[in-house]
Amino acid sequence: MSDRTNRPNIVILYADDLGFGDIGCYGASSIPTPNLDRLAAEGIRFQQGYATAATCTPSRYSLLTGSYPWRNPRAAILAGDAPIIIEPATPTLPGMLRRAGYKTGVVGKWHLGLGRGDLDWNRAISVTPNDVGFDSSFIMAATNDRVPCVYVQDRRVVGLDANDPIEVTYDWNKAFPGQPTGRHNPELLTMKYSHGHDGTIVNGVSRIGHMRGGAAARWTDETMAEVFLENAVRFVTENKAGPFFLYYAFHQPHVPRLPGPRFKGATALGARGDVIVEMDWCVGELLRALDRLGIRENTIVIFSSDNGPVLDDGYEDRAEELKGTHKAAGPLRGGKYSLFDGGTRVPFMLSYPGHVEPGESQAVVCHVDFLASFAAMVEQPLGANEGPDSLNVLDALLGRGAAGRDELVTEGTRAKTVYRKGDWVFIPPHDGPAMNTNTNIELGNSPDPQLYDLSQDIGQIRNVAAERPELAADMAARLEAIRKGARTRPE
Ligand code: NG6
Ligand code: CA
Repeated sequence: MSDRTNRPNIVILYADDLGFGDIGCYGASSIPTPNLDRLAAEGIRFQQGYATAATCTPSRYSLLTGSYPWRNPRAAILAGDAPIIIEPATPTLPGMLRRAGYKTGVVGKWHLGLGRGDLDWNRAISVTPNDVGFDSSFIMAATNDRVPCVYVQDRRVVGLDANDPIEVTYDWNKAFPGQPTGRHNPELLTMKYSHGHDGTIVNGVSRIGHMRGGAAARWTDETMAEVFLENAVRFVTENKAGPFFLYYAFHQPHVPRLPGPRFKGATALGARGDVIVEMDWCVGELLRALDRLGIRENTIVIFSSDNGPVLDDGYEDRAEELKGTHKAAGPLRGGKYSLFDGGTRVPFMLSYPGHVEPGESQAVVCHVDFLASFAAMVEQPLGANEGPDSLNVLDALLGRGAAGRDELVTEGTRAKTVYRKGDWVFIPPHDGPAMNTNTNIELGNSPDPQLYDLSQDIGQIRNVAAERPELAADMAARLEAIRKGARTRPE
């Protein structure tokens, strides 16, 4: 292999609903995460690293396309049978890296849709991650609380018996007669739901949506961590000659939280703490595989989360009751679904042993920037339509003293946006409740404009919009201009 210094392997480890305060290296004292803490000690820990959105689909859409999610009206939490929202012609992070000679793979949670409205789980799936830049994929289609509860490898459901075909619907009127549901057969549940989640029962847990068939292919939640880990380790092993890009998207700590038996009781926080420990173990195993293969020093490993934390996201797993003094969002206000920083500011670390000085960084960086930053690293020019909001912040990502972004747009839910400039955050008036009573999360909706100075007020307690009307108006205007414009990446 020729000189590889500009083309290290890249691994993105991506948690699901992990908050800014959920792991040891970000201040958690009641959830042991030694592997992530080691990753932090060997690399850069960003204090101001962001997802573009406070929910999964939009956030992942940005990570892979370098585009703000609200540019695509379909980039909202998807059903498990939704069509893909990344058009095969769209330039993507894995597609760009493939052009540069990388082998690319995704393992874990997908949640960006499959097929083109022609989805038949019993045949080769027409459009999958393999059509948007990945050479291989081993995924769950959507979330662990949505049907179908099966793995998909490349184009096929894994372990499907042709005599027991899978049918899926998200319409209660078309629910399959005779298939037990949480709503009608609560006596069959091993974990009760608290809101939503009253569809088909799989593995004792009722899900969102309905499925029939595919008995042999159904996953067991308790072994999901191992199944994904095995596939991630296989990918790096098979591609150890490099360069490779692995997007390893964990299902933890998203609901339903069902750790493997070894991790049950690992914390005093109940299932939510335990699955975070389990995820940390997966991180450790993957790092050990890289060490074993002798490629750790030639691999950039990034760890982050798709959105902020939620304790009760629809199942009675006692996360709220057992949380003790644990603060999942750390000092931040709000959480998953929220317009406040707790929705989008997440753990964000990068390690590249021997190349990157360990430390802490205050640079503002965002997942949307991976495309332009890594394109710069591997010297791939970006076309005019590529990654419209992706900025080259490579120096900041590698800790080379550089500032990151000066401005950033984030979204709560449903394309409701927030504008950050320097240390200031402006939240325009948004319709909707201030609080979601099911999840017990402050959403940040208010009829009044909100302006916060994060340098003084990380918890977004003091709204100074009325004291600084000019600044608020300028920020409102800039946000509006960005929402109307086609791109924010400079030519
Ligand atoms: C919500 C679900 C929630 C979770 C979320 C998606 C209900 C009541 N709530 O609609 O449990 O699945 O969607 O989470 O059904 S995400 O991390 O993939 O965005
Ligand atoms: Ca999520």
